[in-house]
Amino acid sequence: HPQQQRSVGIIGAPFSKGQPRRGVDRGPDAIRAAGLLHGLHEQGCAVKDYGNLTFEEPPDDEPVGRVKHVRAVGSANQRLSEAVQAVKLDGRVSLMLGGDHSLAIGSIHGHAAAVGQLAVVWVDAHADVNTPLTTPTGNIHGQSMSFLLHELHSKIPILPNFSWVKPCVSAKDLVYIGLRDLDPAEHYTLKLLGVKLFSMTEVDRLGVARVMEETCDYLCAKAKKPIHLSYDIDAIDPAVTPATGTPAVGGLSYREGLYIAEHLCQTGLLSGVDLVEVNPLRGRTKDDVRSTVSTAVDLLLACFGRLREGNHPPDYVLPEP
Ligand code: EXY
Ligand code: MN
Ligand code: MN
Ligand code: MN
Repeated sequence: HPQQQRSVGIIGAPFSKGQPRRGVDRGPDAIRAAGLLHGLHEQGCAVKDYGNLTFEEPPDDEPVGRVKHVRAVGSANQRLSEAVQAVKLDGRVSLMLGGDHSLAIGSIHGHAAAVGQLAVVWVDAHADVNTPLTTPTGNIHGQSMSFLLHELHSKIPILPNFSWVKPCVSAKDLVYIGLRDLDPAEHYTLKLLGVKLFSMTEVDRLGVARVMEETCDYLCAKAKKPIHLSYDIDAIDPAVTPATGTPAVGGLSYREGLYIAEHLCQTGLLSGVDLVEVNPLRGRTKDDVRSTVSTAVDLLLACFGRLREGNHPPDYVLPEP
């Protein structure tokens, strides 16, 4: 579907309490200011911006065990889940601009609540699959997938403001791309559940084109489920996208990152997208921030139809002299 009209619903989620660094809540506005909406319009997308969500600050949000800001993260994600459901009921591809990666909990939950079973492609340096009992840091952005996987349900303790979260993703419907910084418990979990993953080692061995072919063959083997792409900007090498909270050396190149987005777009199955962890207060220079934010915009334009070979409107006709 190379030139199909794509309908996009943008939700800004300026939320940072899934991790300790300030600034990641400025991601949505920075990405808009870099021209996301203009770019989407120009390539023929029908765009509706639902604006930024606002979040409550629950009082006495003390750690539960090791886990920090549990109540704030729980209620923010409940709100986000409802917003994503509304976008999907409007018939649009949902695009959630983070904010930190704990927001994938609400984004994926809401997407699945609206459309049913999903295939999830998680592009990240990290697996974000610590449970509240294995987390070495207490940061929920490193735990998001553990709340969503059916197979981990029995490992998740009861937490305040999390009772609405129901697991909605099967291990066989999840693919990771770009991994290079996992905790031992996360690595154990992925092997135990047999989760399909393409770490940077596989990207090096196979090349990104084969990684994407195998990703889509694997996810579409039985049925063509709607795809949820959760794109953490730290998947890209910090030489390109340094303005992020947990940079990890040895990441995807700009071109590999774009190829992933282009390929998923061409499946025609992209139904929900997250772009998270852009932090305009990180990075050493203005150019660090510019490069990070403009890469985020380029990845998103590719998700919604932009091709490096060029594009043209479906009704284009050459002018006659
Ligand atoms: N695995 C570490 C943790 O659980 O705290 C680091 C997680 C970083 C998560 C980043 C956003 O993807
Ligand atoms: Mn223009
Ligand atoms: Mn992440
Ligand atoms: Mn990450």
